[in-house]
Amino acid sequence: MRTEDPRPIRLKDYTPPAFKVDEVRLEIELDPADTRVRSQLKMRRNAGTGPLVLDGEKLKLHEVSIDGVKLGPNAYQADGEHLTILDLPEGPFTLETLTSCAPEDNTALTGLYLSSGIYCTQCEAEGFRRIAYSLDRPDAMSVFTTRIVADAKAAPVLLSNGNPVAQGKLADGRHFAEWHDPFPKPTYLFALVAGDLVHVEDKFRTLSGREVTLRIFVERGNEDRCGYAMEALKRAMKWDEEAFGREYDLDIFMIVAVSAFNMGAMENKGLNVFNDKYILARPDTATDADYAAIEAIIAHEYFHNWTGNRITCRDWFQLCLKEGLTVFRDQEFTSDMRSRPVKRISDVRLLRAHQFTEDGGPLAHPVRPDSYIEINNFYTATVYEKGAELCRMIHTLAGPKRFRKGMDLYFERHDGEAATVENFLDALADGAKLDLAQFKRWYSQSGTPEVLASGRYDAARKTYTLKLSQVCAPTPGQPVKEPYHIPIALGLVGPDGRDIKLQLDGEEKPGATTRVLSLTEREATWRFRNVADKPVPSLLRGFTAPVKLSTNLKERDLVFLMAHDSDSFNRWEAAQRYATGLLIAMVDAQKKGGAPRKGTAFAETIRKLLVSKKTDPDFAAQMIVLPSEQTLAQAIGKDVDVDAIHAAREGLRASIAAQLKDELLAAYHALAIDGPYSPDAAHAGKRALRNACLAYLAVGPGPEGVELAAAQFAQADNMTDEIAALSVLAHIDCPERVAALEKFYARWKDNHLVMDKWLSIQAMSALPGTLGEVKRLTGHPAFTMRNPNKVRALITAFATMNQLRFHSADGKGYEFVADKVLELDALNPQVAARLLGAFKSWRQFEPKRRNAMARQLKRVAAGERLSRDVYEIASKTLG
Ligand code: B3K
Ligand code: ZN
Repeated sequence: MRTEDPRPIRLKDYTPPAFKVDEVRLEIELDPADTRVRSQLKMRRNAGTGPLVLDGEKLKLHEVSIDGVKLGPNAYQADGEHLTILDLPEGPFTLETLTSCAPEDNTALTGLYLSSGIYCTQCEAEGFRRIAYSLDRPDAMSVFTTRIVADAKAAPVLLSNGNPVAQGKLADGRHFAEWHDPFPKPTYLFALVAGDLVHVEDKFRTLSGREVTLRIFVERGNEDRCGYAMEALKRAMKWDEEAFGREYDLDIFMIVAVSAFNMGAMENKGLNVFNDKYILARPDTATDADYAAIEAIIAHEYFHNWTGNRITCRDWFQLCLKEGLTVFRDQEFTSDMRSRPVKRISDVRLLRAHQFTEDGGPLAHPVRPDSYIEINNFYTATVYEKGAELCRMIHTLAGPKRFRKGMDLYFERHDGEAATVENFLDALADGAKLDLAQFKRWYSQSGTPEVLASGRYDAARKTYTLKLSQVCAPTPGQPVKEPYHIPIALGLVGPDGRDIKLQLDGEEKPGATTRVLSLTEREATWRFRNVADKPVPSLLRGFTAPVKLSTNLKERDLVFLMAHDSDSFNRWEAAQRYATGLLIAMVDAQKKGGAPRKGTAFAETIRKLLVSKKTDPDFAAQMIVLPSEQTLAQAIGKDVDVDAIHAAREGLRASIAAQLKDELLAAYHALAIDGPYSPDAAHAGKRALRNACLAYLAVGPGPEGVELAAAQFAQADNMTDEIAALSVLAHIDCPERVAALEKFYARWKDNHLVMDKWLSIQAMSALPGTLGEVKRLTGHPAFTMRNPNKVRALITAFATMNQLRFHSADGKGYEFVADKVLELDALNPQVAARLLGAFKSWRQFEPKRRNAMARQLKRVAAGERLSRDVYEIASKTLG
């Protein structure tokens, strides 16, 4: 138990900073145990009359002076969190502090730390205060000059934000470099990297003809794995010019890859720091999914240069202003680079798996939260993914051209500022000529709205009447919701499988085949005229709003849409709905002892996709994979029995595999790619479909599936196929499994990123001994609690991707993960709190598991010296 409950920070308490810091000058002398930081802040009063309170944590304070005059010990107060100075000059002044910190002891990986001998920083959200006393808040923007001093052998490369302005040798084998960043920025965008790094270099010529140097820094030996990241960066730079008119603004853009990092990457001005998992790629070590993630994250961080850095956030409540918008931008980029429907499908999968679960549970919060205890807990699926959906809805309502006008106005009005969600919505409303007054509720109301649709065809009048209504269930602190403004794209599909041209009551002639309706009331009705035959409605095409849709569509309508919908997203959606309905019926039947269903209609859809020459393989791969066990649990919603779900899903997979054995085999062979590996979407799509076939074949009758997987594992010339085969084998108790896991280890034990895959595959295995294996692996040399990637690869993978074994009825999975949360909290609270998120949907499980989860949550909440991070998640999850 914590000795005192931390107090929440609230949006309504926001006040502007009392002081402005125009310039920051840092002199940082690096040393693992005692890094000295001399910080000069050129400041002046901004508002109010109170004392100067600077943020600082885990700092040793040596000296404080104002305008060059050292302050005596009574002139300031320093506690563990702040430095307070009472007497200050009237006009502008320079405050200088000398402090030290110890990067080698920094296991939390926030502030300045060492990652495999490389100094690096992570300042968002509040890490800068562990480097120097500062106004560590996003609305305090300053021009930074940074001088780094270090041992020239240990750290030949010294980097910070902006442009390099000086460098040279010093006595005792030391050297220095000085960087100047002309763009005012908040402390959270500060970065420093130093170490024995090598780089690859390229150039990019901007729209206006400026040449920018691009550099990617990596540990020695990894130079051959940066090419894809560099190409992706250039594509992103070009795309942002074309799609949003945004150009890069410094002479140099740098990326550094480090192996110990709390998240994916960080958009520090001119010096992005990346988890090396999202930079390093070579066909034999990285999968297609890795390549796609690299492209997306490189783009995301680069796009932040405008949405996040040039226009930053006034306070952390506005986080979605940069994150939701930047996710929307990176999603659009990927859609333009790859398959748009497949991107939409995978984004919606992610949204439902993470955000809908969050929104339906004890941690639900608005896209713009009202309060937080630890801001690092609010880098959530709601802020990011739902935040992106809100931008997408504005885009849908405005259409691309008007949306662009709105964005142009936003950049024009707020460049160089720390802005708010209101600023964004006003600019979009003015620029795109939209009324967003009601739409704004999406930012303040939590929970996933449910839309109920019912349609009626009148054969005599040739009309189709569609009634839509909306409700949103209560969420923590929000018992009642006002209606949302929900854009719903729809089409009506005629009996011949073609879209009908839509003509609403009051319209003179029929128009487009897909229309966007705005549902703004609790209930509304639309009537379409001149509908010759009874149509099947295709609703929420492209998933135009983050809602749960219920319809009165019958199984046969879903089968029809699965085959005919011109909207690819909705074809996939119909297939998923159909399969979900089938699987839930199977779960129920199991309980009642009824006969399992064979899923003939679904198998028939798969058959057609497999033999069709027309369907994009990547899309077909999405279509043929059954909804995940987590998705089914969510659809069932209460008293979830994970064993029954697993049995039903495996039963259906086996049945489909038996019905389609020949087609699956034929497709498997036909989809083989001749020639060298390429990570492009076309090749990746073929591999995705081929490996989806392999996964079916492995659960089908006869030994061929396992033999094929073992052969593919032995012969693969790329990591995608190698890992796909290994994952298939990992679920099957057979000698091939043991041999493959051993061989994989022997082949890749020196590659830490590939070892993460080896850990994950074992953690996700459906075999009954998995928890024992995971426990054993925590003692393996390939694992350490000090590296977040390892924790995520083994423990988070077990807790979030292995529903069957994490939720085993004896509660041992919960106990193990709770132990690890407590152990980790002492080292790295951010990663510990994230891991605890695995318990967030505890209320949806059957009583035995629910109680076992609650017991572990209480045990964590009662932990001694709990961090704010874990305390907040534990206490809110328990509710
Ligand atoms: N802005 C960072 C995330 C920082 C997380 C701090 N706990 C990466 C990103 O979203 O681009
Ligand atoms: Zn971001």
